[in-house]
Amino acid sequence: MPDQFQPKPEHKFSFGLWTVGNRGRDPFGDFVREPISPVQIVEMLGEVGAWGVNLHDNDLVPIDAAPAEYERIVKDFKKACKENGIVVPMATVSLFFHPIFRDGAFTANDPEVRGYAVQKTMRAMDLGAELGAKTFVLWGGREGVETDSCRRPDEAVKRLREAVNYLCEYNIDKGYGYKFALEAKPNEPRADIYMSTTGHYLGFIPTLDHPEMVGVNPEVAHETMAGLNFLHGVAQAWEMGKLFHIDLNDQMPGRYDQDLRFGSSNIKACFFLVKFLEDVGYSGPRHFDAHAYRTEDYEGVKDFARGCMRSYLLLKQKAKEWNANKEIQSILRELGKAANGTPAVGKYSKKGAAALLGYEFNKDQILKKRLPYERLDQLTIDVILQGC
Ligand code: DIG
Ligand code: MN
Ligand code: MN
Repeated sequence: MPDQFQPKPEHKFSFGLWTVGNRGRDPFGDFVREPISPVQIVEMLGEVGAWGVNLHDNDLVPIDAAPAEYERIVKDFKKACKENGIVVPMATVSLFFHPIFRDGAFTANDPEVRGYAVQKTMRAMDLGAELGAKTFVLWGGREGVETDSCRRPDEAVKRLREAVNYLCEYNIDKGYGYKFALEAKPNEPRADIYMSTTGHYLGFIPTLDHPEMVGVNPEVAHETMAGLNFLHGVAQAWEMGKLFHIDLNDQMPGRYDQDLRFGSSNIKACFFLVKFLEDVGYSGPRHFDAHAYRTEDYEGVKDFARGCMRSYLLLKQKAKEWNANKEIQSILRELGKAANGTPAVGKYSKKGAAALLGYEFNKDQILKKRLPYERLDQLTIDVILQGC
């Protein structure tokens, strides 16, 4: 009898073709799994209970496919999605695999490469729109340097802005209704990648011609590689109304981009992330941008995909238990208390400022207030580990 942690469409769990289709090649070893077609991937995602499938243009259509082949592939893919009850919530473009992008795409020094990158992205937007995608992710994996002798970094910012502004206009012109989600990463495959964290993109977006059309797609592994608290970046993006998509996976600090199964490395971090997304009512896709261990066959890949979704649902239940825990809630209530008559900061006013300046804070009394975070964190561990 299946338990309560079975994925359902309302959970909005999605996987890229490149995730469960990953064949296990790494810089030091060849493929370990045979190739499987996009149709087979959709069938697998239907079998494990996923809601959506995402794609780079060339995950589905080979880069120089003839129009007839393009039409056939897209027709077969649409049919498979329909038959397996899988939707296409997000599309993106590969601006990193083909050697032409060896010096970047939108930020490349060669204007022909920059032009080709925008052309390729417009065509990928056409494909995604045909499949029903409403989010378009841009991950600038090659937008970076091994040596800063190759271009001034502010020139790279200008070129990136030119490309994103152009693509926003194309979106308007075609009436696609896309929201663009910019995905940061600090390094790999370039030694240093521009816009290295979600925070960099949050600072970049307001400089665009259509900032309302552009948000972010934070990824767990990428911010963790940068040594950051992933939740804090997600929370800032959410608070700014810019959390347009999210790439869930897991990562051990100080390593290359591991794209591990969600929840398989830092349970507490994943717990607080799931709790945040559920507490604030994030309604977007939960996209697992991850892949199975190189040791796995395709039955193992299905275990990987099921594990991503199951861990999310287990942590979602734990978040409910945390929110219902009486001792936790009592501690939180105490933390917010102030002495009667303490002037609030709030919005500045002359009257408010006079009250604040004239108020005598009793530092000795304030220092007596307890901050029982050891107990609070242990209660969190109790909730996470209880019943396991
Ligand atoms: C890498 O984390 C990137 C690519 O996999 C893709 O372009 C994007 C969308 O999830 N993430
Ligand atoms: Mn990654
Ligand atoms: Mn990603």
